Amino acid sequence: MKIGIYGGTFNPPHLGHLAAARAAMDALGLDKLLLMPAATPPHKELPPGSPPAADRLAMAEKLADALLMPKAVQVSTLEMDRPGPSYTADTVEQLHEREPESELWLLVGSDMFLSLHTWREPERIMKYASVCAFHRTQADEAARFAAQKERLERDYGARIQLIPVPGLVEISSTRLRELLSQGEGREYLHPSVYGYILLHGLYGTHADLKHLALPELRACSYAMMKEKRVAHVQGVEEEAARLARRWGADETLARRAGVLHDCTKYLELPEQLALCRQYGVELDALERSAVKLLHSKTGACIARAVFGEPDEVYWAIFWHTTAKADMTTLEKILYVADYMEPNRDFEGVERLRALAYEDLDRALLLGVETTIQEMIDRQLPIHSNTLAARDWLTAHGVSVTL
Ligand code: DGI
Ligand code: FE
Ligand code: FE
Repeated sequence: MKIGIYGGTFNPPHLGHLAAARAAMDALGLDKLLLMPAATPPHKELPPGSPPAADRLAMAEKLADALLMPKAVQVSTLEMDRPGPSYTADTVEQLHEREPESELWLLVGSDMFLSLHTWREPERIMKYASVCAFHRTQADEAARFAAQKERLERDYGARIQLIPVPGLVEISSTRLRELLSQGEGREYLHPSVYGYILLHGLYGTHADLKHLALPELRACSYAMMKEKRVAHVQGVEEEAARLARRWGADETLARRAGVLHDCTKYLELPEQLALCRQYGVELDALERSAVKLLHSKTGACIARAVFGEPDEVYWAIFWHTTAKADMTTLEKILYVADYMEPNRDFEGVERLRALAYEDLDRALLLGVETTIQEMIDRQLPIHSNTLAARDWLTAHGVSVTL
């Protein structure tokens, strides 16, 4: 097994790290990549204003998740858990002892690579690990890299592979932290990492969560979910915006509802119940036991309480899972957009997509009927609001056949 080790302070992890990690996975054909946030680097203290280890760890987790290879890419706390200063030589030896059959690859950026001979016990590092160095595609760096490669091979018998990373993001962490404290720097960060920084007010960001512009709102929402759900949420936002234009609803509110609609999807039942209690949402017996029915309610509460969204957005999110009798246009739009956004794929989705732009009520009813049929097929209890939505629509002359 080929294992990559990508260490660093990840203070914060940025798009340069992401590009490098992706390039190493591909170029080396790694089976596994360990992102390894350093406890405190041996050669320097973390700069003032750096977040605690727990936050750097959480951001590294976001970066790992961003690669969308959950089995292969993991965050390792090996160095963070080790008391005192952490040395790479110890790390690679420890990993080697754990898995003697595996081939270890230490991934390093330019500065690290060019100073590798000055690290503690370079011979021990290169005894246990091969070295993969990322370089930008400019010529001057290529020459210095080649010289360093030769030197390390000669002095330590190192195995070295240089990989060019096209479009490697040129940003120092120092500069990025400075930008963040001035309310800038978004373009250097993966959205979910940026959102984590905003939500926790790291690096002096002080964002006013109740008045976020759309890019910041998206970042915060994505930070609350797994990367694999982000495409769906983006799809819902765009579809809701299109439907709002078609049906004369407020496009901005439709977008914001789309962005936030599944923001609590990853909370477990106890957390969902605690939020409902905190915000005074009354639940029936089915809701108390079916976690899938709660994220719409808790998502609405977070949208209002944390992000300052207005009632229209609150209610659109609140009803997006079951629907209900007598819905507003925005509520219908979010429900239908959630059902047929471009990433959805089920039998009949094309018909629903077409109908959504011809007759919103019939599209809504088709969605509700599809859910009812699915609940019957899966022998799950149908929520009373789902039934109420159907009954209200049919009582008002709306009809579809499945
Ligand atoms: O959050 P999404 O996956 O994007 O979609 P959603 O909010 O519509 O949630 C879908 C889930 O909700 C799906 O697993 C089924 C569940 N659900 C929707 N209506 C009902 C329901 N579950 C029960 N038991 N009864 C319902 O009426
Ligand atoms: Fe949902
Ligand atoms: Fe959804």
